Amino acid sequence: MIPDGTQFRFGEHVFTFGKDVMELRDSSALRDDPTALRARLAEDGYLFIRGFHPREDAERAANFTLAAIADRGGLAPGTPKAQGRVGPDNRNFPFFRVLDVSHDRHILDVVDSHTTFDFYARMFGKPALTFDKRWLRCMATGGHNHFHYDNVYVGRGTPNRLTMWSALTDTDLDEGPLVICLGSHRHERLIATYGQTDMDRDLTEAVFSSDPRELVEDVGFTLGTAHFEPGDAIIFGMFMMHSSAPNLSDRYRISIDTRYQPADEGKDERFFFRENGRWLGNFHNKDATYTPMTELRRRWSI
Ligand SMILES: O=C(O)CCC(=O)C(=O)O
Ligand SMILES: [Fe+2]
Repeated sequence: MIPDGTQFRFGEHVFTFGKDVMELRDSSALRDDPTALRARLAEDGYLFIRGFHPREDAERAANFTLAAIADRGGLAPGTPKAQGRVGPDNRNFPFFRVLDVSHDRHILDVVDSHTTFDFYARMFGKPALTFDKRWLRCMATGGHNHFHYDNVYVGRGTPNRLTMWSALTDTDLDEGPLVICLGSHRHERLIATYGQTDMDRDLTEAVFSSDPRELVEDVGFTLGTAHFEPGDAIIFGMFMMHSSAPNLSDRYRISIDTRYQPADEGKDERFFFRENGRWLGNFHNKDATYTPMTELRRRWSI
């Protein structure tokens, strides 16, 4: 348990547990009770499941990924690979399209495991599938993402889609944890405006905000995060505002985010292999200019 009063540094901002940031509620005790899980997901907008993946599997995947970073010269010279120390170039490694890394057995044994698919089949009440694209992210010092709803990036086809963010390395509060905006799955105005955009159809910027302070003070959200251990996972729907906090450490933060949906419902074809062995992905409109979020937010008065 993170005691009230603990400080949480998000880049240059500081939040305080018990005031404007809360520790995520652990639903691991419910993991074999789909009815209870569905109720909790509807209520909280997320499921945080400690030890969702066996810790050894997550650690094996992290060590495999660190070896791939080492092969590319990314680790600090003279340091043990297992420590994952960031090298002098401070490079982030998004291995999404590097299939001999992101689709290696060490990775798929975690996110495509029988227990993972059984879990989603029970959640959906029918067989589940996952996208061919897996977002295997290695964040160097300072690396992070920005606040968004996943619907804006991966929202085509069925509305019954869940994101799972899985920690592969131990990720303490200052090491780039995932951060969600509690209650954002119920923010009708955000869902009806920003949430309905499709960045590749509408040619709109997809990041809602990079400023956590604005989301707390102006929009009124409380942040939710945790100290993630290898194998811990957080699961949420397409309308949950989230970001990662900057990794303030000198160790790579390695995570993977994957999407699951009922196998017989509409897919988002941008994220499945085509005949050329690649997926289309986001940002595929060549030379497009994207309407800035500041302009969109002016139109939406939000
Ligand atoms: O890992 C991150 O930094 C961002 C993850 C994310 O946006 C997601 O899991 O959907
Ligand atoms: Fe996301």
